[in-house]
Amino acid sequence: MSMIIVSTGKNLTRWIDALKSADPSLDVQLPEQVTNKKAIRFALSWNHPRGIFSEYPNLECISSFGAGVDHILSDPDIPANVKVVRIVDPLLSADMAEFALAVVMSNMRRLPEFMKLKQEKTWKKRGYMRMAETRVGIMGTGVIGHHVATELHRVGLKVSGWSRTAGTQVSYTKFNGQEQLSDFLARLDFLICLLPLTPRTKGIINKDLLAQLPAGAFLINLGRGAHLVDHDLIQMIDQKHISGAHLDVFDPEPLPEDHPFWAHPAIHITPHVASLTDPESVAPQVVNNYRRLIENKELLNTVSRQAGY
Ligand code: NDP
Ligand code: OXD
Repeated sequence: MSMIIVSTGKNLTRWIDALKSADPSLDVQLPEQVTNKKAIRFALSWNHPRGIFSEYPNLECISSFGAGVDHILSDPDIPANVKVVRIVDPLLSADMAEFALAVVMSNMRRLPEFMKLKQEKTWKKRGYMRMAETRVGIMGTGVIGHHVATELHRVGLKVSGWSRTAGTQVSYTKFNGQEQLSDFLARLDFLICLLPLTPRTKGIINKDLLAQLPAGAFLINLGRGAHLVDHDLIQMIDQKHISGAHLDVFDPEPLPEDHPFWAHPAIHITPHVASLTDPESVAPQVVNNYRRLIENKELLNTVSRQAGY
């Protein structure tokens, strides 16, 4: 039995080295190296070429390279019996919390505005927000969102979270389900999206949702580009209801050169770097799932193909 590693746009050398160092006996192959497709039961994948997995008749499990699985589940040709697993890694959550805090604080203290004023050689004092009075809301309090919410609350921000179901007790204020979405939104200065992309969450950040935020609120999208309706955001910023946005994820990626986000003065962009999966940190869990499959044990971090996360 062998593992294939498939990705469009990722340099796989570091990944292959990390997997081999987690288990030197592992047979990892690129799709073009596979001579016997029947021997492949496990795939590690990121943005695979559509349809490729239907070529492997004995495939049983596809593992994402990251936390999100939308890039796998959006392929209608993946056989229904194939299990999909994802990465759950404390480093991924910790890096995300640092990034979210950096973006919130830089905008509380108006750093992007001061950088622009410096370019214009303009000396102009502006007021700022303090942590104890700054309200931050996190949509999607799963593994990563919950960690981000807990950390931002710990450093002194006023944090709320929103997710589909009521979970266990948390240190921040929690809202659940569609019926509590408006109450959650109505009390925020910063909205952070950390939802997975599913049929239910696609386009969730639209004009109706943004209109429910208080005037002057700021959007931070760290989930997926397709959560956001791009022209609705531009319209709500231009109407001065939303003060600006920091976007780390886009649909499509890379963001096309002619996209209006690039030139918009109130929209800040990072190229999907809020939290990067670290191959050395996660290779042992990928190998562990591969071994579990061989040994007929229950896989870890399985997603519901029906729910989409
Ligand atoms: P999880 O699956 O652990 O958490 C998902 C959360 O979203 C859960 O709280 C879930 O609610 C909630 N949710 C799902 N559907 C809905 C819905 N319809 N309405 C309300 N809440 C919903 O995911 P992770 O925390 O591990 O990751 C989240 C996402 O972050 C990834 O899918 C990926 O898109 C993104 N990401 C981005 C990165 C970047 O660098 N920008 C890096 C890593 C991840 P409930 O708990 O009630 O089930
Ligand atoms: C992920 C990501 O899903 O990098 O892990 O976006």
